[in-house]
Amino acid sequence: PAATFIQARAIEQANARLQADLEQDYQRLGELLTRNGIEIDSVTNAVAAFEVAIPSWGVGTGGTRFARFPQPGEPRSVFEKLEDCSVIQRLTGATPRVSLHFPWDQTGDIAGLKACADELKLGFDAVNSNTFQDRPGQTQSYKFGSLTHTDPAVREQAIAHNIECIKIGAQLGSKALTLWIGDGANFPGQQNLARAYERYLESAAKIYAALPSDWRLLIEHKMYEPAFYATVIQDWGSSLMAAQTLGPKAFCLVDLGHHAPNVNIEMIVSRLVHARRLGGFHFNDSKYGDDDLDAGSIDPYRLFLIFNELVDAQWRKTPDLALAHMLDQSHNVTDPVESLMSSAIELQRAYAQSLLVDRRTLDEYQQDNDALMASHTLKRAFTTDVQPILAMARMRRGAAIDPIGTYRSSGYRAACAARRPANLSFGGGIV
Ligand code: PSV
Ligand code: MN
Ligand code: MN
Repeated sequence: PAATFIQARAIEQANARLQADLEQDYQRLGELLTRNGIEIDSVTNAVAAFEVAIPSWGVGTGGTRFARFPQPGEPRSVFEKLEDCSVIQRLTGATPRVSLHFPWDQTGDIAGLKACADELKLGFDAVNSNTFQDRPGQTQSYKFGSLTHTDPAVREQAIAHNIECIKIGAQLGSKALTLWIGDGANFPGQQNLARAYERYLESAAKIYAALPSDWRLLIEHKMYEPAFYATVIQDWGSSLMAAQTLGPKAFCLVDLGHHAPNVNIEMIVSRLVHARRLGGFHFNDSKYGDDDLDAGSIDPYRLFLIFNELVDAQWRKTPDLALAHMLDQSHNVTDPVESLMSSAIELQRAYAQSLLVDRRTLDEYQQDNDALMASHTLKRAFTTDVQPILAMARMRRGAAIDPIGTYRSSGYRAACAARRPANLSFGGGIV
């Protein structure tokens, strides 16, 4: 079983071959940073403490509405998804929790799922509900919406599903429900925009009332798709108003792919921090829309600028900044395990670079309105090669110096192909 597939010894052996070079590179970078007044180990420790949740749906090959090209050895059940997640965690040390999605991860054996996760040393992050698809046997259809549907029977069904997700999550140790709905309209006039939002607030309040006291509701907005004219929770304004209306346990979740092209996401992050309502992220990257590409693969500077806001908020000692970091990606042309490992590392990279920003100097340049030098101060941190910090953080946690290389030489994928015959109907990853 996967629990013993990638042995600590295999990681140690792979690391042994790379360790001497890493120590040298780390020392050299340490000297460079010391000259700038930064103690390298403090950055490495912060990076080592960084965690991002793996989406259960991310370990299957994604697809588009045109086609899906499954790869060998895909997981066929939530249990097998956990196996893949544990491999990602063993090799990166950055992904100790899994974010489930129901009904994609439906199982009659929640206790068994918890035991499996315990054995694999994994925990559970936010639970994601799904009222954007109909499932076989359900009485009401979500074709014209779920929590905002005109028919109260549909709304009740969608509310009940979310409450069911909370119950399952509570058994598994989750502490948050992520609420994303596709509700909206394709035609002007199709939906009363004001009433639809009111119905959302009414339905969401019933879900909110079912949250255990130590849970959060993470409201995820998205500009469009599947609704192409108007989406009920289309932007951070709608999300923030909903969170403020619902109560102190409601927060806004920012999925990087859910905005208009060229929108300044780091500014949205800053505003939500100000409102004390930033709850977490779905990290990914995009070029045109909700592309769900690997984090940092298209615009790493934007990812850095988002982390820069988070580090700045820490630096300003913003209270109660507890964020649920998750990846939300669809892997169409890569091995999902490799993409997820590399994405988790890209987040750590952006975080490490942000920690290198000389904030006192930046503040002075901002006070003096020295635009050029302020921008150079950010760029200087962004262009520092922090690779040795990331690798050292992994090594010190018992993870792999080179996760992808170690994964490839382990033969894990080929072994999965042998024991997991193809499942062409894999659910998840195409939304
Ligand atoms: C919607 O596009 C979304 O980002 C939500 O988080 C869904 O739950 C997820 O994708 C499913 O892939
Ligand atoms: Mn998302
Ligand atoms: Mn999305």
